[in-house]
Amino acid sequence: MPKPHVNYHLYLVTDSTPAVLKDPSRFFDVVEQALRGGVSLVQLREKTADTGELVSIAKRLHELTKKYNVPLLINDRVDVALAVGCEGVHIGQDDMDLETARKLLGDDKIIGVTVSNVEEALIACKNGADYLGIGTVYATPTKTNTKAIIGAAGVREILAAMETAGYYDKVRTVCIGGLNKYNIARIMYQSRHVDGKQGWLTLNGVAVVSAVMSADDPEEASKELLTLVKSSDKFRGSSLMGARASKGVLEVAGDIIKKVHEAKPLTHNMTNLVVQNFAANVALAVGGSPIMANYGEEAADLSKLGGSLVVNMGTVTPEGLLNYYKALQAYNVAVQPVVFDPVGAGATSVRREAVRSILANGYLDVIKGNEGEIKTVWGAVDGEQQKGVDSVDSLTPENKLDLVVKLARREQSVVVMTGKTDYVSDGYSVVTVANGHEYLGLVTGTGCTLGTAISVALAVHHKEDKLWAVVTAMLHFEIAAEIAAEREDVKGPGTFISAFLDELYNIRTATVSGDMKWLERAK
Ligand code: TPS
Repeated sequence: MPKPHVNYHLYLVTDSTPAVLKDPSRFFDVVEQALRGGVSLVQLREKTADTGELVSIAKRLHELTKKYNVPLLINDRVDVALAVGCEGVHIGQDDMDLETARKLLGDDKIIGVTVSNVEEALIACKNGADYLGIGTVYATPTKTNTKAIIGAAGVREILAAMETAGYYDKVRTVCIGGLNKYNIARIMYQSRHVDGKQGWLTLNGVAVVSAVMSADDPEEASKELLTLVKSSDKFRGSSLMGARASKGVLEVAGDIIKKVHEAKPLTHNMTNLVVQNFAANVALAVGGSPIMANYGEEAADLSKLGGSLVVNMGTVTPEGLLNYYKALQAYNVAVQPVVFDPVGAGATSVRREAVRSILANGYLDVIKGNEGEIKTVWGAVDGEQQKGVDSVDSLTPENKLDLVVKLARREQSVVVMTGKTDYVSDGYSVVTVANGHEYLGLVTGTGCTLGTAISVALAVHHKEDKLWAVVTAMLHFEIAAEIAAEREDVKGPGTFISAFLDELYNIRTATVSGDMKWLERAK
């Protein structure tokens, strides 16, 4: 008999303890709902049941999974899998060894192994595992005896080692541990390894316990998680390197501005009270359609309109954070871009914590901040790669460059560090932009509105090239400021504001009619 075909997209690992499943009598009902919602693989994981009881649960569960054409694996217990005749087992590092399990089960059964580091992964691959359960990714109350919280960086390392050793094509991978609707898109995207010979190395799916077993509506929850796993495939379309090699930003900036002019993309701003009006005006001047909406429930509808989201935590509140999470998730599901502006990130412990939770709750296409803010974002992730940020007040140009590249790689985002010279990186290329004028620093909210301008360009060009969309918006913005400041009618910050809006608009209309002289100022 050949091995059953396994789809690893959404892997349900069961748990009927009351801490996870509030009403244990609903066990089979919950699994059936999950199957209806699209779970593609099930593992029975019962740590406390006696053998007889376990066999009878497994038999009943197998009847159920067969109905949905989904394989059933048993955690740890090869004897139970044999008794039931289900499709295989999942074994941990402290369970029966893989070779023995394989001998007992035969080659046509599926065997998966929990691994948390490169060494365990390579041994499992060598000994013939069909798939690896890589984790624990994030801390989770469902498994407290966990050896290591490995984060996206740990997953990436394992994928890279598998490729080098020639196992990447042969052994499937899922990750597990603390995964939920807020972080699945992020982990699928960030755990990609990018230096491999094959380009992107990606996970085949995710495994979850509580995100489905504890859900009020397991069917709906499963559907949502599956959409997130699948939509993360689409992130691959936005190749960071692809088209750029052949064309410089100066060659594509005009096209991007024209595309904005034609599409008038939505920019959904969740921003602070101080800049709402100004940001909306900047969005209009560059050719976008602004909506200033801080209520997260609206994001699901707005995210379907082909625009982008700006999360600006200038006036962060507990309620505001929950709104950010909802909006982030909606835009991640829709695979529409998100710009994060961690305003004042390092100023208070509340803001540092907000940065950490926003990073953990979704994928951010662009992270834009000044030096201090970017340093805080770098230091905000627990468990992985905290070191490396110099504690000195001001970084040297080399250190700035190094930091934007490292952060861009870690987050798989475009990182913008603003300053007299701005540093922008997607983790591969670094671009500096040194336009602008000091008046920008004398007017409230110009930093925040740059985020809005970036979001507009990103909305029309994120699938082709995020970095060039970002740099185009920065050049448009900063050169408009330069031209405005030089005007004779501009006497100071007040007159500058209106001239700046005019010049943002003038650059757009000139570009649309084919006049690109303004771009000669780019430096
Ligand atoms: C495929 N494991 C690692 S973390 C965790 C478990 C059960 C708890 C996740 O709970 N990989 C596979 N199966 C396994 N049993 C393990 C790893 C071990 P939650 O999703 O609630 O955070």
